[in-house]
Amino acid sequence: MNSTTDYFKIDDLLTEEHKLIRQSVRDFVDNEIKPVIDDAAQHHKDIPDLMKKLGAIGALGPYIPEEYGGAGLDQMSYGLIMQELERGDSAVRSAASVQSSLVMYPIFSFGSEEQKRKYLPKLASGEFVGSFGLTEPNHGSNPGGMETRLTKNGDHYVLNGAKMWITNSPICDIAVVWARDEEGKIRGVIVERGMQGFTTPETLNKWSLRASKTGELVFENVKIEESQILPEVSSLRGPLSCLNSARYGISWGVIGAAIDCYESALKYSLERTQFGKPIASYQLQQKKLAEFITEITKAQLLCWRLGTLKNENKATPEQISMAKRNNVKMAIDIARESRQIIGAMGIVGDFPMMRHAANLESVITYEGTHDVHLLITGADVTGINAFV
Ligand code: TGC
Ligand code: FAD
Repeated sequence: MNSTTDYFKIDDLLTEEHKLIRQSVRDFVDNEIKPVIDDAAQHHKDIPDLMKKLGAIGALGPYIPEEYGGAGLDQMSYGLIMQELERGDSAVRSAASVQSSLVMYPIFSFGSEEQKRKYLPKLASGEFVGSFGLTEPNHGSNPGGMETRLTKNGDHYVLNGAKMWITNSPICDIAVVWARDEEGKIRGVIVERGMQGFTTPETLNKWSLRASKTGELVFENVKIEESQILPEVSSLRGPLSCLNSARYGISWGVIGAAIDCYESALKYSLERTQFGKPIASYQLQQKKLAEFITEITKAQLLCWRLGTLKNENKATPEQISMAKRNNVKMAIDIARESRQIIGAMGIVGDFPMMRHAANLESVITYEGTHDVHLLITGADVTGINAFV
């Protein structure tokens, strides 16, 4: 019997440091997340001190240089950290990927030295929680249509508009917000909680990512100083570059969710007897399990290669789109099918499949929907952009 989830010995392609990092995050998830995640998701509760705990294990901004509070790790390490966190729950990976790729990354890449020194160490430790505002009520897949406006008013600017479906908005200390200025350029603005006219109403009654807070960012004549604007970017390339990094992390993360479902289903199918034999002995169940490990293995190889390209700074946005789309679909299919393997037990919180499946409904929508990523690949292979 070969029940490993490293079926093609991809571990041989990792360094000892990668494996140590992965193990330490796996231990964190086993000790700190798995015991509380079902309760948090069932009751729509926070995981206590999650951000500070993620900061303590180096999961916030792992690839940000140490001088700014990050861990200075490579992209493969970032991917492995995301994989282990999502083995626990997509909400935990979401918390780490928003903070790392959507808040720390733009401040590091497009911020002034003063902005980097002011915010990055506190974001890395989890003392500050960040959120990222791109999506609006009228503009989801097409962020270029954004209506949020940054207008000049004497020696400062004024921000007006609203962002919707924003991870961690209700608990954020700062938000990196994308708005159009009077010249039509897209600017990144760091908004701090407490600024007059800035509110963050929570979005309630979610069936997905219930251990994560989601909400709006609302700006009513919020006064913005020049020092709050990211100086180094002024087009959609800014937010979309952040998405490249987050989508890369998601490609790895969802492998963790799929592995959690596969391992739970395999164990149950060997223990559960019907018609006098373990259900694992029936061909229909073996087909499911064999396909799960095949798809997980293909996704791991895709991510390993993408991680290598990322480390060499050669990964294209289109390659990242392909990996995000393929791997999220792989994971959601495994979550749904593995739920069936365990029968009625699959609908209660003792097993993780239904929680992962519900979470993955968000993951297949956010960071570019399944169809948007298909069209990005379509445009790349045909040279014809279906969005215009
Ligand atoms: P387009 O005209 O193609 O490009 C505009 C400018 O952006 C540049 N660009 C990119 N740059 C870096 N990375 C990419 N992936 C890029 N894609 C395009 C492009 O070169 C151009 O630059 P410049 O300097 O010439 O101006 O843009 P478009 O308006 O046609 O839109 C293209 C499209 C549809 C692919 C894009 O807008 C898209 O990806 N839409 C999906 C929206 C999305 O993913 N939103 C995510 C919101 S954040 C989120 O969901 C967080 S969930 C987090 C969690 O909880 O984990
Ligand atoms: P729409 O863009 O309205 O799309 C609806 C449907 O139309 C989709 O199936 C889509 O694929 C399809 N469609 C759209 N355009 C085309 C086209 N040209 N051709 C074919 N089909 C098309 N956003 C943030 O900015 N920050 C966050 O932190 C954040 N966190 C999120 C957390 C959660 C839990 C969720 C669910 C979403 C979050 N989002 C966040 C928003 C997310 O990025 C958007 O939901 C996503 O980009 C899709 O936008 P939309 O929901 O408006 O759908």
